[in-house]
Amino acid sequence: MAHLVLGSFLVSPPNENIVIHNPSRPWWERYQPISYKLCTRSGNEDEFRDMVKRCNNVGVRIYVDAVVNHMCGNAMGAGTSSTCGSYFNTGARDFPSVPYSAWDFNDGKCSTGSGDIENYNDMYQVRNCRLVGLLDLALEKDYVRSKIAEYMNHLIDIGVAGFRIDASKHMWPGDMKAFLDKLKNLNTNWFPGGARPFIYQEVIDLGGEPIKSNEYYGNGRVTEFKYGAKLGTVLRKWNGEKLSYLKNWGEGWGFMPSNRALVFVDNHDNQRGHGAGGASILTFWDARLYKMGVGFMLAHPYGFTRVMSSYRWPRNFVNGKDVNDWIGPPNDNGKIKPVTINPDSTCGNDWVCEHRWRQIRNMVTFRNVVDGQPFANWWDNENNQVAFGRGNRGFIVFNNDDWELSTTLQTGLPAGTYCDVISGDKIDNQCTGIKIYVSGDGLAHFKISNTAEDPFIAIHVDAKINS
Ligand code: AAO
Repeated sequence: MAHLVLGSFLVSPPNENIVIHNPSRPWWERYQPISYKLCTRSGNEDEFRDMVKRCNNVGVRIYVDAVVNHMCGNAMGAGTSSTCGSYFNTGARDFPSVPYSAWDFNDGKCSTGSGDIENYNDMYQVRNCRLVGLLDLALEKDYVRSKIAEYMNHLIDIGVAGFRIDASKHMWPGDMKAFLDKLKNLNTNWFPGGARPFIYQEVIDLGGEPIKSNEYYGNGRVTEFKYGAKLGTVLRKWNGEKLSYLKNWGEGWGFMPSNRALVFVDNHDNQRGHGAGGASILTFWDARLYKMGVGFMLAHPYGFTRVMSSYRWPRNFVNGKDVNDWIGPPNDNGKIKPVTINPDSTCGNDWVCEHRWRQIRNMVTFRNVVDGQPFANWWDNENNQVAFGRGNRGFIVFNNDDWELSTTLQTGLPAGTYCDVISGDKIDNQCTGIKIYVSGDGLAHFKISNTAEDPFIAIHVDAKINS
């Protein structure tokens, strides 16, 4: 596993969704299911199978974004404007391609006037009413649970390794357990016998609402939304925050236990103002700080990490809000453009491919190399210069102050010459970027200009030069 650059990736919802023309094909139409057929703008079932097979054969796992809390918006009407042409009728609550009918929705259980969630401080509304008008499935029904499990088991048969479960906050944890208990073990073509799907639940708990992340621990991991919101605040130096305060990052900051947490700097919602996290969230648009944030996350032992990979869209801020927050992936008349790879290994066609940026790609390797090693050798200047290591396998130094960092630090690493994997790579036993010399006592001198392209340095034992 340590040789893999990426261990796995999460794909957009692969099941049939509504087609929206106004606005034109927004990214978020994929969160409005019409059926559980594998048929979207990303491809059909044969193409999905082919992708999963080819990835599994080279050790790359695929997780699926499972949208099972709801179907499409309640006011979408009737017709066949869906990615596979399946008929639906929202007025009649009719989705014959599943099939779901009026019995299978929560309308009778919701007590708000609109039928939608109006108050997040009422946990019954949050679970029984419609999230932004989306038709809310009645998950206490065994029939509904079985349909969801059938969809997910179909994906498991194809070879997926697990699921992000969308809008988990809007489902009762016990109802989720009921369909999760129906899931099969992973496909033994690629996974050991008895292996269970990896599950992580999208629950936005920033504190201050009655629904808490810990209600979901029994079902799998849970998204820790405080992580990206706080890390962005610290790197932006808002509210008097400093990097030195990250010394007790993790549970010490009021986050959930590390072995429950799924962490990320940004996601597909909050990189464009949807969901939660607010203005502090760092994204590829703030590339310099973003690379530091992702670098910090990947070096730090807290949580199960997820890296975002995006596309560019024409942002247009009107009164502080991006009115283009709906724009879908790069496309030609609706057909998604391929992810082309440039000679320098970045992506073309407006795909950002953060996961291919040298600094991020190399920090994924760093994380694999230091896996299981303890947090060690913390140093800070009581301001925005900090450093820490992971046992005797890796060490990272950040300068987010407005002045140069120049200091000798205990790295915990064996003596030798190391390539900084942020400014370059180790290629043919040579460094294309900065070199760091660790002496026999583990000490090394670091110098980072505050105006450096990337004001951080990371070294690890696989980036050591053999002499
Ligand atoms: C679209 C249209 C809607 C239309 C609807 C139906 O935009 O106008 O009514 O269709 O026709 C995505 C898009 C939606 C889109 C939807 C369906 O984001 O715009 O609606 O597809 O096409 C809540 C949920 C969370 C959800 C998030 C967006 O809890 O589950 O909203 N995320 C997932 C997906 C997301 C997807 C869906 C769910 C639906 O990742 O892509 O929606 O499948 C509070 C609550 C949060 C709540 C937010 C946002 O957060 O705590 O639970 O998230 O509000 O409403 C501070 C607070 C923080 C608060 C935040 C925002 O930060 O501390 O707690 O402010 O107020």
